Amino acid sequence: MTTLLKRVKTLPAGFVWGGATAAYQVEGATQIAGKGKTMWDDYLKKQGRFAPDPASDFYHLYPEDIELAKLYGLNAIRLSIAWTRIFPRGAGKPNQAGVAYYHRLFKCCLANGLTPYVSLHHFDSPQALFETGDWLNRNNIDKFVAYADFCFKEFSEVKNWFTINELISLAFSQYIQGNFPPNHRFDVTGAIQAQHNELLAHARVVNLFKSKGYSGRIGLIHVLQPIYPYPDNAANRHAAALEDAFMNRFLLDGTFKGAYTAETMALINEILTANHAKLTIEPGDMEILKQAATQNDYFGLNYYQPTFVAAYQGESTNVFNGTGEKGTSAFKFKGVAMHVKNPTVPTTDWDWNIYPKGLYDVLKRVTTEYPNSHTIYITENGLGQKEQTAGVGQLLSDDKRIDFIDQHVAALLKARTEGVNVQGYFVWSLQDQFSWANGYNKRYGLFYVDFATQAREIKKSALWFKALGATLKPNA
Ligand code: BGP
Repeated sequence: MTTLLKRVKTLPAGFVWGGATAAYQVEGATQIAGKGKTMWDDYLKKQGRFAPDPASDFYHLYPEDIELAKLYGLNAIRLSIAWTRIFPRGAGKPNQAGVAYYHRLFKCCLANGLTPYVSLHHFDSPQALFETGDWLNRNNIDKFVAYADFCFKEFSEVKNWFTINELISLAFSQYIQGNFPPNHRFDVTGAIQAQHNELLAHARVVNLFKSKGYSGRIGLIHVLQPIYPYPDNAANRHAAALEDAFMNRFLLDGTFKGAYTAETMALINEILTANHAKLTIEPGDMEILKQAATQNDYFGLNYYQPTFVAAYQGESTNVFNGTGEKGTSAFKFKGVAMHVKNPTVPTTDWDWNIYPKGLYDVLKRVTTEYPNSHTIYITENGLGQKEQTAGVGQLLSDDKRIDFIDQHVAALLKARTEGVNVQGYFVWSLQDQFSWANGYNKRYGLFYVDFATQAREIKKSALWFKALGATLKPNA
């Protein structure tokens, strides 16, 4: 078994070694047990490319998936609660069938030695609230706070909470890239306002969690994507700073400083001016952010890839690679930057750069610039690729994935030896699942899912995960 291990040979004592999922991507069962619609249901139906059911049918098969996770050496799992299983229309009376489901699920995790790390929102806003403006409508923040409060009270068996997953991905995909509903393209006002409002929602929930004295830990999850100028020159460095402000820095400032610094706002304002856009901050907002900034117990950091950019002043255009045909993506953002290919960096079929040093760089950056983030977990990292069944009882060889994860875990351990307080790693993803804008052929799992039969198959990366998990000392 240990011959599987290449760079990383052991994990530090007490390390959290987990697999990640998200409700809408694994559960399926979107129409049963009183569940309400999310913003995806009608949209996906209308679009007709792929359906959210049965996904990996985790709603029914979770005992099997959790058993596999345990067998293959995991000690933690990332899950999210589907808001619309609890409150079908986002607010009102709780749906007891949904509540009971999550109690069963958490119980099963705990019984199998998997600590649940639970997000309240993972891209799946209730349709009823989406129709009123989603995060752009501040009344929906009140509804999120009420839903969070309900969950904290009800699910006291959960001790590790995240408010919102990847605030930027949601805002960017909804309002810039246009590949998440409501599919706006380069609506810069929408994107920056959604970021601010999501932060506000997060901060209000953290403040409530602490003021009510709920037990456990709370934080949020940002995906960080280092932006490197390419080639490195003054104009491209400025473009990188602009895109970094929009993708990373605005949210990091708001989360851990409780303020958007003057330098950050100068960059953001340059982008807003170039795009005739505006950000509205209401009286009292910054006090809420400030209060929350020192109360996060930990920080969930998702990392997939960096972006290489050059300066760009032309009109905005975007071609999204949602099919895995290498070299089909293009992105140019007026007054910000254009994405360029760095020929020294390999890419996936979805044009994602494979660059483990980027993880090291963001870990160092966060620790240096945002000391309030203090304890970090890598809450997602992984490789999406097309894969085919190896046949019943055969091992699916995903050596590229092993190499990818191995290199990234090595990068995080290097940062750790240099003082970065990173305490865990969750691979995206536990099993193959539904990918929002790519459907079912972009697979990330340690376990292969045959979406027609729902059979699970073991991938070699699961064996690698197990071998490394076995180096963990049992919890004292
Ligand atoms: C993150 C999301 C996940 C997951 C992952 C892979 O942004 O939190 O939900 O989907 O990215 O992305 P994709 O499925 O687009 O390849």
